[in-house]
Formats: sequence, C-alpha cells, structure tokens
Amino acid sequence: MSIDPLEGIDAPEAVALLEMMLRIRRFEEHCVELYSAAKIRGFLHLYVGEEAVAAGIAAHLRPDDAVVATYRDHGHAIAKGVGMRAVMAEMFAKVTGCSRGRGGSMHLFDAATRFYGGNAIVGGGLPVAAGLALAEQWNGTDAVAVCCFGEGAVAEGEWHETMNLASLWNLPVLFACENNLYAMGTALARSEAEVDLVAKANSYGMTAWSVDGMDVAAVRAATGRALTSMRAGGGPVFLELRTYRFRAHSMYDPDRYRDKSEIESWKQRDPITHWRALLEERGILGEGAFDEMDRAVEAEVDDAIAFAEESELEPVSELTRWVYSDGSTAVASASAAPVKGGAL
Ligand SMILES: Cc1ncc(C[n+]2csc(CCOP(=O)(O)OP(=O)(O)O)c2C)c(N)n1
Repeated sequence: MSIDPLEGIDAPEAVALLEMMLRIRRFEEHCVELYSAAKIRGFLHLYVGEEAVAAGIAAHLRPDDAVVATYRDHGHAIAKGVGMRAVMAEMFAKVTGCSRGRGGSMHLFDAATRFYGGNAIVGGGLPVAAGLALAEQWNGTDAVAVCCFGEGAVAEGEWHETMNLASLWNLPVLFACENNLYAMGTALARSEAEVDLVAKANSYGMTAWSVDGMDVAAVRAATGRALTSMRAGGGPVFLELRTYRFRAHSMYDPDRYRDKSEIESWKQRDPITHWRALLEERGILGEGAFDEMDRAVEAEVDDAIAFAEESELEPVSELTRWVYSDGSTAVASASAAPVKGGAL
C-alpha cells in the first residue's frame, strides 16, 4: 500500500514547503553570481539539490528548538528563520550580518532564532548539539536540538563520542545525517569499513532509520515521528537522509570524482521540481502560481542583496572587539587604545 505524500499536510503547508525550498535555491543561485563577482569571498559550499532536508526538518521545529549545522549552512539558517538580509550581509562580511560579518558563509549564527552555527570543522557541531540538548533536559523543557551534518562526519571521533553520550544520557537530540554520497571527493565506502549508517547508529543503542532526502514529505514525516518521540523523553534519534548535492563540494572543487551521468540522474529527482509537479497535479498550485511565488522569492533575494551592498564593513578599530565575551578586556590586552567594550 503506497502512502499519499500529502497525508497530514494541508494546502498552505504544502505551499510553504515549496516556498522554503525555493527560497534556499534562489538565495544560493544568486550567491554563485556574487561569488564570481568577488562580492562574496572565502569558501562557499552550496546546498543546491539538498533543500528538501532543511525544509522538511524545519516544518516540525518550534522557535525554542535549537539547530546546529555545518559549513553547508545557508539552507538551515534560512529554514530556521534567520532573515535573508542578515544571512546575505554575513556572506558579504558586513557588520549587519548575523555574525557581524565575522563568520561568513561557513559561520552563520543567530542566537535569537536558536541557530547555533555554521561550523567549519567536520563533526564540530555534534557535541554542541548534544550540549544544547543536555541543557533542555536539565531545564525540564520539551525543546530539542537538531544537528545536521554530512556522512563524512561519521569517521570523526566526535561523532562516536557524541552518539554514545547522547544515547547514554537519553538526550533530546536529532542526528540528521545528510548522506550526499561524497565527503569532498571521497565516497563513503572508501573511508568506512561499515557503510550502513543506520547499523552504526543502532550500535549505540539509538533509534535510527533511512529516509529519502529528496522527498520533502518523507523528511517532514520522519522528523515529525522522531521529534514526537524525543519531546516525550524517548531519547535521541538518528536519521540518514539520502540526498545529493547537484554542485561541487565548494566553489574550489573541480568535481572530477563523479560521473556527469550520475549528477544528471540525481537532477531528475530535483526536490523542487517534484514537489511543484505534485502540487500542480493536485490543484493546490493553480496556473501561474509557481511563477508568482518565484517572482516574490526573487524580490526577497534582491532585497537581501541590496541590504548587504548598502551595509558597512566593520571598522578596523573594532577588530578585536567581540572576539572574547568581554570586548573591552580583549581590546585592552591587544592595544593601549581605549575602545568601548561590550558583552556578546
Ligand atoms: C575535522 C576536519 N577534517 C577535515 C576537514 C576538511 N573537510 C572539509 S569538508 C570535508 C568533507 C565533509 O563531507 P561530509 O561530512 O559528507 O559533508 P558534505 O560536505 O558532503 O556536506 C572535509 C574532509 C575539516 N573541515 N574538518
């Protein structure tokens, strides 16, 4: 018996899921242009193709839930509710960016929406998420922490340590492993003796299952099931989200380790194209509705770019401020010049 992909999803939510994926896609497409124009510098890792994961997970998140991501973090930040202006300004290294222009693409951060990074270290977000979940457990809330990371992270000691403690302490943390088949240019089977990620998670006594990460409804449903259990004290859950990045690992990657035909076959499963087609077929999206949505999304991205362009770079005199929790102390030790301090 096949399950209707729209089961439990009403029309406004179905449209919202599409819009979220499209916002992430268009945001990043513009980032590519801005990178070529040297408006965005440094590293840039794109999430194109993987949008169903961030959008599907976010559908079940509350404002008081915490999210931790990797350097491929634009989609997660936007899906958690960080404003597109603040994300784009961060890409431009402007002071109005969500990390005051100090983090850039890989280190988006926004305490207000409980988006705790962006992390350049593979596996680095895992213990952070466990710590956030531990805090919720201590405080007796039913909020959860979600950690999104790539399958490359399962080779890290931090992954094993975090999985063990999260399971041992029954922490409300969702391990959302985005298995896009390659860690930079390395396929999982070239670095791991055991490639069954669910079996690996099970070995820590953790509930785990695999999900089609190209299907936003499947991701949403799996997350809903996991979060319902976690909020009721059921402990951590591991999800393997099978997905694919349509673009190279980063803007520096010549992408020579995979066949063009493989990329093309995954593009046939584009999560946005499929979800749009379903909504049109069911009459949820009428004629011209997608184009109208697209125009509105483009306008939002254009507005974010204009905001970033117009924003200021942080003055050099502020360079050592915000580095430590007490800016005045950091500045005082770095230079004799008195500079106004501030707490993070
Ligand atoms: C601890 C550590 N080791 C190595 C690197 C270099 N590095 C950056 S991204 C990456 C691949 C990670 O792949 P994966 O976890 O599958 O995530 P994806 O990029 O596919 O989203 C590596 C090895 C790093 N940033 N941190």
